[in-house]
Amino acid sequence: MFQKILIANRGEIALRIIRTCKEMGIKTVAVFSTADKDSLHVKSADESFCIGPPASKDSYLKMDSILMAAEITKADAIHPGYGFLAENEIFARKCAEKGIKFIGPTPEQINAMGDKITAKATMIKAKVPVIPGSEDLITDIVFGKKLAKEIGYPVILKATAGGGGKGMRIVWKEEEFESNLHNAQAEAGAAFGNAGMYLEKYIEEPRHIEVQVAGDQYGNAAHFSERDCSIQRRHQKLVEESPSPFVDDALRKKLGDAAKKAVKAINYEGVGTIEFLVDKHKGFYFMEMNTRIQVEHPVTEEVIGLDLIRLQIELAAGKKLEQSEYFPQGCAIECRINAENPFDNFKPSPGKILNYQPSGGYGVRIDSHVYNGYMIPPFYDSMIAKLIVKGNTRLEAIDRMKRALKEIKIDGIKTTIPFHLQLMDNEDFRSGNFTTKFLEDFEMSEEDS
Ligand code: MV4
Repeated sequence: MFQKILIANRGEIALRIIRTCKEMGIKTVAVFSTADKDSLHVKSADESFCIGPPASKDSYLKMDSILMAAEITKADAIHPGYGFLAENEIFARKCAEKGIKFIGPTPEQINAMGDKITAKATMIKAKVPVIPGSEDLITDIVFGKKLAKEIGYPVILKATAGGGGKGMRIVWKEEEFESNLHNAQAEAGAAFGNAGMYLEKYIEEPRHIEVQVAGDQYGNAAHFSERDCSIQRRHQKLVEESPSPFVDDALRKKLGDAAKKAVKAINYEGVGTIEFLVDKHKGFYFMEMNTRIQVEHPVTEEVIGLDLIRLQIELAAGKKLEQSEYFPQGCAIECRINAENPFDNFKPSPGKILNYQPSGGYGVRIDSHVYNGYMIPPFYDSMIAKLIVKGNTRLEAIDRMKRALKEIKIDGIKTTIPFHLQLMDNEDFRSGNFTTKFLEDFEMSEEDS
């Protein structure tokens, strides 16, 4: 087992990882930018190391500073958390070159899933269902239009270097194909330095359902049930839950089998997520794989009764997986509490947190790095806490969530709490009747004063 882990991240996930390391008797090193010098991840780690000024590119993304911190503190492993360097193939390789274990997949596995056309081709070979579309890059307009006609409009153009919604264009009719392709190529080129685009049938009003998976160093794979992440706004997830109210036992089995096939196809090592689009007929299609721990991992932890950060660390140290050890029980929901104003288009609302009182009690968990008097820096994302509840049934979990949302007190900033409270009372949400389109049509009722 590792003696000392450097956490190459900040905020709640850095604290989350440090907590598990403490339980495992592993020493921790925090890295921080000058904007985070008073952060809880810095205070709770055994050692800390300043890696630069506030901007991410000068601190949390600076590979050489982080690697130097690991060498100086003699850390034998690095946990990247999510975001920042978590899916950076070059960073994973640099860690290996220095003899420091990157807690996650190999550089080759990151690369196999990072390029979306390659990932899709790998899934086709592994007999995992994919969305009908082009098997190669679209370089020729005439060929692209011919293929789009065969697939049938609407189609969607996606960047092979993209993911999470960046560099996508829906094309409703042939007249719009050429201009959309040019615009999407330009956008992808600027955003990723790779203008490569591919084509798919556009699935209207799908659900976003993802399966938590893991693979060990011996070729074994396991899945840990699904999460429904359909409640998103502009590709930002706001609520995640497990199990999905749309998934029945037959579909759950199919999703789990497909997800395990995907893991085995690339001999994946570590924890990861297979994202599926599920259509109204319960047809499901591989969309992409996230080769990192995700924000919403606690939802799975609560239904499986499993510390996924511990599992990541154990897998990196050579643990063998056994599917039969894991089965879901009950319902868990997570609400992301962001420093944003839901009455003003979710506009960021950084500032100082005053009169903070977290909720607690039976079935309630808060993963957060904030405290009373904490100043939210404007340089990073706006998530300040994850409120996770567990119940025996979905409605029990929803009502517990309402109670816990009302119990939290946060002054000084605007948060997404009023949004979540209105959502928990929405009849379509309560009955499980929602798709990824749900929030486009959701209207907040007036702010009470
Ligand atoms: C799609 C799609 C419909 N059809 N692909 C958005 C994020 C990126 N991972 C892929 N996305 C989509 N791909 C086909 N062929 C609809 C979306 C999509 C979406 C997916 C999941 C969650 C929210 C979404 C919101 C808009 C569009």
